[in-house]
Amino acid sequence: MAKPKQIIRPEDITICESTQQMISKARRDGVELFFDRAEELKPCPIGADSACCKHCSMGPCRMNPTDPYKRVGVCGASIDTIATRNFGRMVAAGTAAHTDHGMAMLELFRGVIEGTITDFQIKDHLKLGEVAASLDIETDGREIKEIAADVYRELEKTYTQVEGEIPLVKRVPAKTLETWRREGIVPRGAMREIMEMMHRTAIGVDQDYENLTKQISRTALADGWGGSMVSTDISDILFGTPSPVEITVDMGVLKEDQVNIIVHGHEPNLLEAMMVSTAAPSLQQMAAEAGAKGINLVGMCCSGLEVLSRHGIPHAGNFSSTEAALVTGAVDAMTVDIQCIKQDLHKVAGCYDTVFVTTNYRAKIEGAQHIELDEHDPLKCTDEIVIKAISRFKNRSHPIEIPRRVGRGVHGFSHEYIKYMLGGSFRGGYEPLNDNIINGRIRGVAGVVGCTNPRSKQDFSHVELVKELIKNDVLVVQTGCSQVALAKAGLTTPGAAALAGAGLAEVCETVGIPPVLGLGSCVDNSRILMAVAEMVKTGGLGESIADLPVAGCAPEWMSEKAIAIGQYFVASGVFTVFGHTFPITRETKFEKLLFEGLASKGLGSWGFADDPYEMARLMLAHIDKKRQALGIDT
Ligand code: XCC
Ligand code: SF4
Repeated sequence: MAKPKQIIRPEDITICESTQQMISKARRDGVELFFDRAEELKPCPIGADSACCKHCSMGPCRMNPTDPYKRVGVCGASIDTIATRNFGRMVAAGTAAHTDHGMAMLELFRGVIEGTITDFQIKDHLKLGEVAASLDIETDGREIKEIAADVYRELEKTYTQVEGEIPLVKRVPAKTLETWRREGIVPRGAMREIMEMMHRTAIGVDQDYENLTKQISRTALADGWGGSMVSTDISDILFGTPSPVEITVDMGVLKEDQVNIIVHGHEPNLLEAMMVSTAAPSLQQMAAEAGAKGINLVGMCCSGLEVLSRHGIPHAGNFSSTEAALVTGAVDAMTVDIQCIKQDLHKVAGCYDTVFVTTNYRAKIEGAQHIELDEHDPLKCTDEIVIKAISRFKNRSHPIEIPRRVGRGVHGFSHEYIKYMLGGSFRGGYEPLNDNIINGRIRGVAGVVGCTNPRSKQDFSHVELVKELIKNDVLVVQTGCSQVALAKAGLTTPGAAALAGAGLAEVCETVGIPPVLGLGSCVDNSRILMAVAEMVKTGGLGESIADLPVAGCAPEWMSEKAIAIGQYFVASGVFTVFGHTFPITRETKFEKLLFEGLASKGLGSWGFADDPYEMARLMLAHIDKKRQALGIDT
């Protein structure tokens, strides 16, 4: 492998000390990481501003981002058309990712109901009942399987329905839904919305940025209140709704004297099956005979967060640390399924003889070994991987260097749990959330979520932003790679209340929660939607989500999925800030629409900032503005 050329100091690349240590080791080992390529491969400035179009072979057409209205494309497309279409396709792709993931969960659920899949069960009957009730499905005196079959049939409409409204809009606060209906952005079905988005962004179709933006919102809402929410609900039904659990994160969770298996990706079924395999006495025995003290199952990225939230399985790190974990030399096997899997993981794994396996038919990597997970016989796949990992353990031939750091925290805060913890309802019980917002102990609620990105110092903006927010009495809820950054920094422990403002600290101490609540993986952003919907329904904080003193942020985002998430939060009424880059041309009508225009229609709005203190300032200003409008400006 080519030696990395530049010598940027690891501490300028990431604040994660384990990753720093592994960057240094990779350099000594002559192993190239994605950080090195990010340095070498500068982003195209025109592409970064979304000022180019390659939707047909009359182009590609490049605009001038510093003088955006100077030129139009060969077909006459304006900068607003071009940037809006590009944005729309990002939303379509992100929505497709989450909804296809949700579809896979739904298929698994169907197999369980029909009895063709027997290794997974309906575990959380309570959640099934709640989901059924929210869909107006009768539960009294009915068999679990009957209720489940009805839930399945209803949720399938999220995807396949061609007219009407997706079923889960039943959970949207009335006034928010009214706004969507007025704007014509209630999703019909995810497949239809994604298809229409792709159609309307093709050459010569929709060339009115405002009209396009409506379809962008409708598509994104089919993700948030559709595919992602289905994924969360079904995963909870099958694997259990999370409740607070003590967790460990960071590379120190790898064990030199054990067989280390990392599961990285997004669908929880593989990890659930892997939990069964690694606990099997026969495989434990095999590991012991190979000289191992045990089999150490560890997650990464969102797969890891699903099982961290549900079962407290240790987590080795977020997106920017996946290669670095391999550099320890301690990983005996890494399995990957879908999403956020860098193609070079295969290569880096090869440098350390780590067994690297793709497991999903829809995500193979050229040259990588593929052992498919078949839900009808999941242990066949996971047993085989464990056996391969044990064999790699036995034949370890690389020096091992495991960073010592282990972060601790309490995670697994489903919205159901938050509701329960704060008094059985968001208001009217014991010190509930809404009351504490109204009396000013809690200034507002912020979702800090999303990826890490080698274009910005790993974890830095996540951690600094969250510190600013809690210091200012804003309760933080988290999903995705962001919460791993905060867990590593120790901010997800109840003790972190010491870093919060006096009001928030008092609430955290009374209830016994951290000021930063980890809610799960990225599809679990739907839990945040449910929480804000609950806040509206509880009363006292306005009539629509747009009235709430809440804000969202993805400070180090990188994936198209993040744009889809951002757009569904904005369309739901939340002010949402993205950090470091924003994929549009500034000083355009489309920018004005996203940053100001949507809010005037009763939706939320986008914000952008380059550093975490500015992100915090924007979010606090918005929260204060909403408090003022509600007359609770204390
Ligand atoms: Fe991927 Fe979900 Fe982003 Fe992390 S936060 S880099 S999308 S793993 Ni989802
Ligand atoms: Fe150029 Fe128009 Fe074709 Fe885009 S669609 S590449 S702007 S000619």
